This record gives sequence, C-alpha cells and structure tokens, in this order.
Amino acid sequence: MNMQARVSDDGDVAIITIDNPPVNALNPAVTDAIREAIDQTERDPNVRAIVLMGAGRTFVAGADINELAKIGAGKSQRRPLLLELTLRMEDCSKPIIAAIHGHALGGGLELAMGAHYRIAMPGTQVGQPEVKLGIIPGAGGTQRLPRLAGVAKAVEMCTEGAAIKAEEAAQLGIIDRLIDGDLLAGAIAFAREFAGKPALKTRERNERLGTSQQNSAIFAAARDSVRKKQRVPMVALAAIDAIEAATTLPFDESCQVEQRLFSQCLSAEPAKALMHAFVAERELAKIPTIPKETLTLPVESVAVVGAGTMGSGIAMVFANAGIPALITDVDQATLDRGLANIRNNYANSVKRGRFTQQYVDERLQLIKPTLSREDFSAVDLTVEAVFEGMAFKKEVFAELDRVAKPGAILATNTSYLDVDEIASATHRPQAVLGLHFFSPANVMRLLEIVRAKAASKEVVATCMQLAKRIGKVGVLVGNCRGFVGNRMFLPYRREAQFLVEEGAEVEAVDKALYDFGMAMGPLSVGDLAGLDIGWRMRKEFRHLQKPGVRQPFAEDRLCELGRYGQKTGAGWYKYDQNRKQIPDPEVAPLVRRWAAENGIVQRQVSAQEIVERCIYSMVNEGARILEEGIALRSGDIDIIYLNGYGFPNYRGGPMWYADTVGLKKVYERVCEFHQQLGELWAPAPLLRELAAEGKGFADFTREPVAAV
Ligand code: T1G
Repeated sequence: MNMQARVSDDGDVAIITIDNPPVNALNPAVTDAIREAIDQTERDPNVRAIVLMGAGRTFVAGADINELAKIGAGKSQRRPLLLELTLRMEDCSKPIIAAIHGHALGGGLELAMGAHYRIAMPGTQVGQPEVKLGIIPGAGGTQRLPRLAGVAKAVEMCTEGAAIKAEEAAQLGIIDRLIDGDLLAGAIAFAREFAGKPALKTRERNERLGTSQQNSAIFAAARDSVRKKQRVPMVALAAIDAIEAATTLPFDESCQVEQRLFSQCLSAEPAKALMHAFVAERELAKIPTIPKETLTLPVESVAVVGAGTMGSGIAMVFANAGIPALITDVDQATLDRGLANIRNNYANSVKRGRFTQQYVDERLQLIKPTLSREDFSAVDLTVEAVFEGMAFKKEVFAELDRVAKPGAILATNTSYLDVDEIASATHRPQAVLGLHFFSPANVMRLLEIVRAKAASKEVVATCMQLAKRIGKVGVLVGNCRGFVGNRMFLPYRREAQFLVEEGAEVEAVDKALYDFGMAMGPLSVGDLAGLDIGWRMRKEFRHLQKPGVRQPFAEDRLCELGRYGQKTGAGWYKYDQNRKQIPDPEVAPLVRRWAAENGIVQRQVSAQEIVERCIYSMVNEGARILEEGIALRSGDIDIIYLNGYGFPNYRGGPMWYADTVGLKKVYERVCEFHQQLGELWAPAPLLRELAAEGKGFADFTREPVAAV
C-alpha cells in the first residue's frame, strides 16, 4: 500500500488518508498516490462511497512550496497533475467526500473542491492564499471557487489570499456540512447518506456564476481596488482574469487560461521572492549550534524595566500573549505616563475594531506597574528597555542580577550597544542576551535575538521559542554594533544623506526608494524616528570615526537648527499639526550652502543611482555580516528586512534581491562607487568571492564563524 495515501474501509465506505507530514503538502508522489487510491476504491465492488481526509494536524496545506520554487526557477518541470486529479475525482462513479480539519489551503482547497461533497470541523480554515506567494491557484481554484462561493467572494479570496473559517465557508456553500465531534465518524455517516445518489460535479455547477452584467461590475471594482491597494497588482489581476474566464468560457478552455496565467506568475520574480521568504522564515528555527531537543526554560511571567514607548509596547506584547508583565520606571509620574500610553493604545485598538473591550480589560489586568525592583524576584525573564547608554544599562543589569531569581533570563532591548559588555555587569552572563524589539513593539513582527558570547544554548532556545509564542519572527543574530538590521540600515541612510548633499532632491531620494518598493523613503524614515537619535549617536561615537573618511553632515546641521523630524514639526520635510508631510523649499538651499562649504559640487542624480547607492551599500554590509557569522544565512537577513524595515516582500529581501540582480553586476557597481566615493565603499571580500565564482548569497553555506 502507498503510505502517502492509505486506503482503509468501514464496511461500504472507503477511507483514503493523505499522509505526508507535517502538513500533507501535495507533490507529484502524493497526488499520484491519491489517484491510485481512487482508482482502487472505485474498482472495489464493496465500496459505495469514498471519504478523503488528511492524517495528523491538517487536511492539506497546499502544493509543496519547495517543489513550486524549483519549478519557478526552471529546475523542475511542471505537469498539471493536481488539476487532472480533480477532474478524475469529479468523474468518479462513487461519491467522494472531502472531510476537512486544520487547513485546506491552495491546492488543498482545490483538491477538496474536486470532491462531490465537503464537510469540515468548525474552526477549520479554507482559502486560496496563492497570491501571497506571487501566484494564482493552479489546479482549478479560480474555476471551481466561483461556482461554489459566487463570483464576488471568489474574487475576494483569490486576490486577498486570506483564509476563512469553515463556519463562513458553510454559509457560502463551499462546505456542505459542519461536523462537531468525531470527523471520521461524521464523514462515514455522511457518506452512507449520499451513497448511491447522483453526485454533482463542481465544474458543472454553473448556477452561481452570475450574469455578465453583474460580473463586469464585480471585476471592474476588483481591478480598481487591486491597482490602488497592491504595490505589484499583476498577480491579483491575473487571478481576476482567470475567474473572469470561468464566467465566459467553457470549463476546459477557462482552465487553460488559468494554467497559462499560473505558469506566467510562477516564473516571474515576485513568486520566486515570496516563496523564498516563506521558506526562509521557516528556516530561522534551524540553528546548527542548538540541537532541536535543547531543553527550554519556562517563561510564565516577565518584568519590563522602562515604561517609555518601547517598554510599554513590550509589556503589551507579553500581555497579548497571556503572559503577566510587571513594568517599572524611575518614578511614579513616568510610570503613570507609560500606563496611560498603554491604555490609550488599547483604546485605539478597540475603536478600530481590532480588539474587544473584554479582551483589552483582560490584557490590562496582566500588566502590573511597580516602583520596586524587588518585585522582580519571582519573574522568569526581565527585559530592559531604558535609555541607550552603556553606563546606565550596566547599572540596571547589576541590580537586576541582584534581585532576579537564580536562573531568570536577563534581556536587553538595546538596538546597538555591546551585549557582552552589558552581560559583564552580572554574575550570570550565561543568562544574558539581547531581545531587540522594533517600534512600535506591539505591532512590528521582527525580534532580533542577540546571542551574547556567554549565553547558554538553553537561554537562546527559550527565547527563540518565546518569540513564536508572542507572535514575533525571532531571528538569531550575533553581537556587533547595530546587530544585523541597524548595522545595514546605517550605510543605507548614510548614502541617502550623501545623495542629497551631492544635489539630489529630498523628495527624489524618497521617491526612488518608494518606487523601488520600500514602505517609506529613507529620509521620511529619519523624520519619523527622529533625526536627533543619529545625531546624538554620532556625537557619542565620534572618537570611533576614522579621520579623513567622509561623514554625512546634513542631518547634524538640521538638528542644530532644531529640526529633529516629525516631533518638532520639521526635519527633511515640514509637518502640520496632524503630522502630514509637506515638502519644505527651505531645505534644498540650506543643503546647497552646506555642501559648498564642504567643497561638494552638486550635480544631477538619477533615480537609478539613488537606488543602487542605497541598496548596494546595505547589501555590501550584509555580505560582511554574513562572512562574520553575525547572521546564519542570507535568508535570515532577508527576513529581518522584510519584517522590520519595510523592504518589499516581492523583492525577497536585500540579499535575495542582490542575487536576482547578479552578484557580479552588484560587485562591479560597488567597485565603481569605491573608486568614486572612497573607503566607505570598499567591497566586502565575500561579495567579491561569490561574484568571481558566479554564485549568489543563497549559495553561501560555509559554517559561520560561530558568532551565532
Ligand atoms: N509546502 C511545503 N511545506 C509546507 C507548506 C507547503 N504548502 N505549508 C507548510 N509547510 C511546512 C513548513 O515549511 C513547516 O515546515 C511546517 O509545514 C509547519 O508550517 C496548486 C500552487 C498551513 C497555516 O500557501 O500558511 O497550493 O519548518 O511553521 O504556523 O494552486 O504553514 O516544520 O520543516 O507555517 O502551524 C498554498 C502555506 C501553496 C499555505 C500552518 N498554500 N502554509 O502554519 O506552521 S501553493 C499555502 C501555511 C498551491 C495550488 C498552489 C502554514 C499553515 P518545518 P508552519 P503553522
């Protein structure tokens, strides 16, 4: 018997169980196995109906994304096996009932729609999420979903990609019955009820396809909305085209339209980038120096030191995950401000319909303010989020070490300071590490987990697991100034400033990078974060600057004028009372004057140069990070940029993007900039090596130097 699709029976009902752990993803072998099982059960005279279900935690999470990525990259051939299987299922002379639990996503839902009936456990999620991977459904999903759920809903599901619950799917007509309790028993009873009765083929159910007048309005509105909302509307537009074909052409012809559009999307760059991101995010947990079976420590309560914006956000993160959080600060007034901030934040979430009042009340119960650090003696983890200054942080850690119970983990939220030095202020360096949250902490998904030299495997493994529990994407990084994210952001923002100093308009710099796909231009980001942060840092670390190496000056000058960005109503731009950004004609002449004083001759700068300088400077730093072992894989760097820095997901992250450009080309350009602009552009040795070997960052698998 084929183990990927086992056949068993309950008298006259055959049960086909798909078994391909962990999520029954469909690859050609699984699809073939299901087909053989259907052939076998159809031939069996004792069988009157067939139940199709999934083993383990889920029905089917879709086609195997690793296989799809290979096909997209031209490393494997695709045959529409799954589409053929669904046709075969519909043509089966015995009714097939898909019994669904967990997820039926993508190819999983398409498979289920090939069955004659679908039943599901409440809470099951069904959907066509392909658009999130840069593709459209490729096994009849755009053809059968409108026949079950109606055209408008099918358009919504295929263009937005969000899954819906079985309860809603039942109302829509995707699911025929909800089964409370034992799914298999319910499926067998359902199968007996319908055995021998004429079964409907989904592909022949045309009654919900609507009139051409209704449909043209739906398609026009959807196209409009997709163009407005999505930065790369091409994929969602292809899904709409395929659904439109379902409403105008015979089934087999419109399936060909779907297949053609699917193949086009699959071989385009956005699909490759988005699938890379899916796979890379799941690779994060694989850490060569930390075996999977490493023991983790319980984290049932936490304490946050510092009730500023970061500290309050971090307390909310834990409360949202059901973990009680103490929060403290230097005095009652500061603590009260922090609490007011938290309440305000939650109140806004209730207003926007994100949380219910009851949920918020429960969360607030979990956050307890205190002025006494002695209260911290019972918690499992402390997170320090105080002012960024080494001396102060060390004081805080010495005290935390004194009050926290033995074994408690002490984490710092520093965004660039040396975590080893912070750990040296304690007697438990094995329990100290960085947990670098991104602002606003309760919203941003990224968490850099900074491995200090002495941190134990158990402590790191605990924090990796904790990241998942609190809904964050935890990326393990090594200890260096700025870690991965901020270290690469520094050259990116530095080049943005240089470009303005060299004559590019402020708006042109931001527009070029926005058009590249960044959520915001680098100068607008500076205004949002506060230009004074970098200014203060540059003053503090001036002694580390090499003499004779060019440094940006425009932001320092702006700060000297009191232009700190949004919070002071002016920075690179002006801002009104509602913080609406307005171009400021005063800035260009100021910068021109400062440039002249510094002997910089201003010139025309192209959008292409803006993008290349900002992105390649970041990539060059990324190459050093990779070489030093500060990041484990280029994909880890990509995930940091996709989740914490607004890098466009359809470009896969900076390292993936560089690979798509070709490292030879990137290296040559970096060398040109090195010649023109000096030392800051010295090419990273790893970039040079990989370029010479015709490889990409994704090919770089050398064991890291164990910073991580
Ligand atoms: N292919 C291969 N592996 C998959 C997979 C898939 N589709 N889905 C999940 N996995 C692996 C994942 O890598 C991880 O592996 C483990 O399962 C658990 O996943 C023809 C073209 C189902 C909601 O987009 O959304 O069908 O790390 O950590 O948080 O039209 O996984 O343990 O080795 O994410 O509980 C469409 C993608 C494909 C669904 C579960 N389907 N998956 O979430 O666990 S395209 C999707 C998910 C397609 C057809 C088309 C989630 C999940 P490992 P996890 P989770």
